Amino acid sequence: MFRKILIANRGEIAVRVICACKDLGIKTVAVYSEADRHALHVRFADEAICIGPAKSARSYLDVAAVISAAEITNVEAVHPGYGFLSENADFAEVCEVSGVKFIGPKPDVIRRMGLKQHARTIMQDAGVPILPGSIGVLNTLEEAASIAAQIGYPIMLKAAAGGGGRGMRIVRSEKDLPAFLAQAQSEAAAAFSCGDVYMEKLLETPRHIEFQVLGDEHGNVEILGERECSIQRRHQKLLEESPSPSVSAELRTRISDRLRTAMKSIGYTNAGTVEFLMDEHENLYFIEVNARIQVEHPVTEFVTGIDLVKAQLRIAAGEHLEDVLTGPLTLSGHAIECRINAENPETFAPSPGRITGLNLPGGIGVRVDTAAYTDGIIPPYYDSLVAKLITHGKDRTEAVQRMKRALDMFVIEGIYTTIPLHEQILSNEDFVAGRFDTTFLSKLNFKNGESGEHQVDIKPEAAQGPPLSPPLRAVMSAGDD
Ligand code: MV4
Repeated sequence: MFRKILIANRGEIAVRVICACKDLGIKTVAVYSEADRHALHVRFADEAICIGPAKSARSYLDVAAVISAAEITNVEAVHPGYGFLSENADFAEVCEVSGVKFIGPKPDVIRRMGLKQHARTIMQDAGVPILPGSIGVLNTLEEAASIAAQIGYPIMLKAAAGGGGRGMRIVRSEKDLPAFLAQAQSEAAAAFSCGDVYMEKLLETPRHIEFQVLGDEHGNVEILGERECSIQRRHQKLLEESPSPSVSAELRTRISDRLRTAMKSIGYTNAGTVEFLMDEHENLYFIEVNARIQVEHPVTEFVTGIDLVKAQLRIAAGEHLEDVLTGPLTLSGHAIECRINAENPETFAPSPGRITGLNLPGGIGVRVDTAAYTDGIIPPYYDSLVAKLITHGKDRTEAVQRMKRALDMFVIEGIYTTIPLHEQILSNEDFVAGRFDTTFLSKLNFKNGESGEHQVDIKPEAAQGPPLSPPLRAVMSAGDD
C-alpha cells in the first residue's frame, strides 16, 4: 500500500479521502489556495502546501503547481477527487511520467471516454443499449438530415467533447436543422476546442440513472448497482438515491452484465460511473461515462457496504478486485443523499459567506460528509456544496423518514441553504411514490400553486440577508454564567 499520497482537491471530498487514508494508515498531503488557508482538509492532512491564489485556474486547476507539490512532498500517488483535474487526461499523463500514481483510470481511457460518440460505439459493440442516432460524428448537413429523417424528430445534437449538459441543441423539425447544426458546431468549437457534434433521438421526460463501476488492474470489473439522479435543476443534481425506484432486479442484472463486458473491453480501471437515460417504458439507454469518483458515491456505499474511496486506493496500489470486495455483492436497504448547497432560495444564486452557527444531525442511519465548521467560510470561488446528508434505511420509506428527521435537526446559520427545498421535495406526494423524472424540480412550484421556476421576485425578508433562527448561539451561551 502507498505510504503517502497527495489530495488534489478541497472541501468535503478532500476530507472524505483523508478519512479513507487514515483507515488504511496512509499519510496525506493537502494542497490549498490562499482562500482555503483555514479549511478543514488543511487541518486534518499530515502536511499541507499552498499552491496559489483563490481562483481555481491558478491553484486547484494548475497542473504545474499540483505536480510540484507532489514532487516536493515525495508522495507516491495523487487522488484527484471529483471536478478540478479529475478527468484531465493530460494531468493523469503528467502524473505517470513524473513517477506519481494517478488514482483513477489510465490517461488514454479518460481521453477516450471524454469523446462521447466513441464511448457510444464501444457500448453498442458490447450490447449495451444506446439511443437511435449517428454512428460517430456528423460530417455534413446532408448526412445529419438523412439520419434525423430516419430516426424521426425531435432529435438532440450533442458536442462530442461536451457532457454535463454543455453544448446541446434540441431540433424539433427539419427546417431548423441547418442553423442549429451550425450553432452547435461553433459553440462546441469555442467551448471545447473541438467542433465535433453527434446526434441522438430526444427523450422529452427521461429519468437519469447511473451505474457504479469498479475495475482493477488485472482485467476484473464489477458493477455495484445504480443510483437514481433525476432530482436536478439546471444540470445540478440535488438529491440522489440507491437503488432507483424504477429499476427492477432483472433490468439491473441485464445492464450490469453488459456493462461488465463493455468496461473490460476498454481496460477500465478504478472507479467510474456509466450514465443512462430511462424512457417511460423503463428502457435504459447509455449516454456517457464519468471517469472519476462522484459526489453521490455515499448512497452506493450505504447499500453495498463497500468503502469506494478505500477501494480506489487499494486498486491503484495493485490489489485484486476480489480482495477489495469481500465476498459476493449484495444490495441491502435504501439510501438517499441530499446535497446541501449554499444557495439563495429565491434566485438559486450561490450564497457564500460565514457559517455563524451549525448543528449536524446524527443518529442511526445518518451520515454527513462535510468540511463545514462553526465560523468557517464558504468561499465564493468554488462550487457551493456545504454538506452531503445521506440516510440509510431498510427500505425507501425508512430512508425518507430518517432524511426528514435529519433535515429537521440540521441547522446552518449565516448563509442560505437548500435545506428548505429538500424538505419540500421529501414531503411531495409524487416523490414519495417514486413518480418523477428529470423535469420534476422545474414543475415542483407550479404544483404547489406558485409561479414555478420563472418566479424571480425576492421577498423582503430574503433581501435583508440570511435567516438567523432558531437562535442557536443564544441558546448555547445562555448557561455560561
Ligand atoms: C439527453 C436528453 C434527452 N434526450 N439526450 C443532459 C446532461 C447530459 N449528460 C445529457 N443530458 C440529456 N441528454 C437525449 N437524447 C436530456 C438530457 C437532460 C438531462 C439528463 C440527465 C439529467 C438531467 C437532464 C436535464 C436536462 C436534459
